[in-house]
Amino acid sequence: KTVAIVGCPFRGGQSREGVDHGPIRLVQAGLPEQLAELGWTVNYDGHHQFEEIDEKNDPPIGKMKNPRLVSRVCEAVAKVVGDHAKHGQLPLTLGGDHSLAMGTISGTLSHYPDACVIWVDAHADINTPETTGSGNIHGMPVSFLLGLGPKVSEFAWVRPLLQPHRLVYIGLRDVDAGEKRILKENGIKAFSMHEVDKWGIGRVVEMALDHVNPKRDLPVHLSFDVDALDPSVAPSTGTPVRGGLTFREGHYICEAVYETGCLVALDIMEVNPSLGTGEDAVKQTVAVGCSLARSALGETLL
Ligand code: DIR
Ligand code: MN
Ligand code: MN
Ligand code: MN
Repeated sequence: KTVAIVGCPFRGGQSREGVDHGPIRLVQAGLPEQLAELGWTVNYDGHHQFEEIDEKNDPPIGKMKNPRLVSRVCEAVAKVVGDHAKHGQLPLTLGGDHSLAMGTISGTLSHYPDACVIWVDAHADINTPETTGSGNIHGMPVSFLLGLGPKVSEFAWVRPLLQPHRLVYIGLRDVDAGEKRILKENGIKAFSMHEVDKWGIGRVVEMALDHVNPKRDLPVHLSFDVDALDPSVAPSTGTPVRGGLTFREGHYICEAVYETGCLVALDIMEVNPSLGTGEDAVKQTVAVGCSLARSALGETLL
C-alpha cells in the first residue's frame, strides 16, 4: 500500500497570507516518516509547483477572486490526484486552501466515479459565484463539483460528477443563508455541531456513512478542513469558528473512516502557519494536521 503526498502550497482561494506554507510545515514536522512508520510506502517528491498568474492578469469574474489562477491550479491538482489513483496509490493532499478540493475530488471521481465525499468543516464551502459574499473560491468548491450555479467558462473543465446523495458534512457551524438554501434544495445531508452534541460523534459518523455508503462498498474521499476543529485545538487557520470538534472527535472521524477500509483519498486543508497566537499555536496546529492524517491512514490508540 502506497500513499502519494501531494503538497499544495496554494492560497489563491482566499485572501489571508500564509496558508501556502501549510504543506511545507506538515512535511517538516515529519509526516512522510510518520506514515512510513505506519507501514505505508510513501511516494513524496517535493511540493507541487504551480504556475503563477499575476493578479493584474486575473481580474475577478463576477464576484470570484483569482478565478484563472484557482481554476488552473485545481485542474493541475485534479490530474496529479487522478494519476496517483490510477496507479493504485492513495493521494494525500496537503493544503493550502480548500478551493484545492475542487481539484482533489475531481481527480478522485475521474478514477472512482461512484466515490462518496465526507466533508469535515466548520463551513459548507458550497456558495456559488452568485451566492458568495466574500468572492473567495475556497467557500465554493462543492458547488462546482455538484454542478450548481451559473456556468463559468473558466471552470468548464470541472465535471459535475458528484451527486448530492454521495456527499455528507460533519462539523458545520458557520453556514451562509444562501448555502443553507442550497443544502435544503438539494437534499444534502449535514451533521452540524448541533447533531454532534445531540448524538455524539460515534453515532454521527455511523449515520453519515449510512447515508453516503450504506453497504460500505463505495470508495470514500475524506476532505478535512482543520477549521472543523475547535480553535483551541487548531488555532492556526484562516477562518476559525468557536464551538468546534474536540481533538478526539476530529480523530475519531478519521479512525472510523479508516476502519471502513473504503478510504481512497484524503485532504488535510487550511493549516496556516502565519496565524494563531505564536509559534506554540502553529506547532500545535501542524501536529494536529499530522495526527489526523495518521489516524485516517491506520494509526490506532492500542
Ligand atoms: C464563507 C466562509 N462561507 C465564504 N467560508 C470559508 O467565504 O464563502 N470556508 N471560510 O472555509
Ligand atoms: Mn509566502
Ligand atoms: Mn473548507
Ligand atoms: Mn472551513
